[in-house]
Amino acid sequence: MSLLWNRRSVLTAAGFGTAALLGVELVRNDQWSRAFVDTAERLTLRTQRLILARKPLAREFALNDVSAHFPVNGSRVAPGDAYQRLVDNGFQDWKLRIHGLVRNPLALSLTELRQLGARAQITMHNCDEGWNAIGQWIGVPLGLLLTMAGLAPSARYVVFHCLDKKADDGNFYYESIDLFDAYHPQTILAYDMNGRPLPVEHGAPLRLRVETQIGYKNAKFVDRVEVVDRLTSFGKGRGGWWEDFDNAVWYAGQ
Ligand SMILES: Nc1nc2c(c(=O)[nH]1)N[C@H]1C(S)=C(S)[C@@H](COP(=O)(O)O)O[C@H]1N2
Ligand SMILES: [Mo]
Repeated sequence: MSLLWNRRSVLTAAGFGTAALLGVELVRNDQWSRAFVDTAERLTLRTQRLILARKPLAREFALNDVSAHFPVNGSRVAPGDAYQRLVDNGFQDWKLRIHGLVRNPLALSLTELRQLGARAQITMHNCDEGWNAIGQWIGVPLGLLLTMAGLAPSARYVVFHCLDKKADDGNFYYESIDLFDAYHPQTILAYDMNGRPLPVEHGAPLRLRVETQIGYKNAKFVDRVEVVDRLTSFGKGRGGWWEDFDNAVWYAGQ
């Protein structure tokens, strides 16, 4: 909205400026300047719509569409005593960290995360292994957290470091998205699923829901969020565990 107004006032000023140069006496209701401003406004609106057209929302469903059975895929738990201890005391000792190319690194408990602005959405998860399921998610918009942390100018990607070490190669699961997906309104770090705290097998304490991407981008067991300028320093440098392990594509947009 402020962008629209700023542009409109700039364009209005430009309109008046040009008219003044021509030596035309102008009042606010002058027909010529009105037409100029109206054209500028239509152009601005069209530009806005064009931008928005490239950023559609993923389809959202109704409560009675929620799948009775939502499959569990990949890690069913983060192996090890340390994770079990977190589960045992309801993640009270755990904090989500946001660090890297940010001005104010953050460490927030689940209680603190729940006090921030929340988004609820009922969406379809699509796994490339050939199944899908609809679930309801509630969480904090990632964009809100990134704004709180304040991005450095060199920030380009967001990396999600997870608590589960994969038996296949001994590496921790991780994933990454660019800032476009990170600021998408449906990109949230979810702490509730289907009206209950996120179950362990679906990634407690926190999982990424990035509805513009398919299954494996939706990192479970998220422990910290790192803002970076390149992805080459993690794993094999392909931007995610599946990307490294099995040459999955990094941009898995749908
Ligand atoms: N940390 C972590 N996140 C993960 C995985 C995983 O093994 N570990 N598997 C991915 C894959 S392939 C899919 S399809 C979804 C499955 O999420 P669900 O178990 O909630 O269905 O999680 C994704 N996120
Ligand atoms: Mo998947």
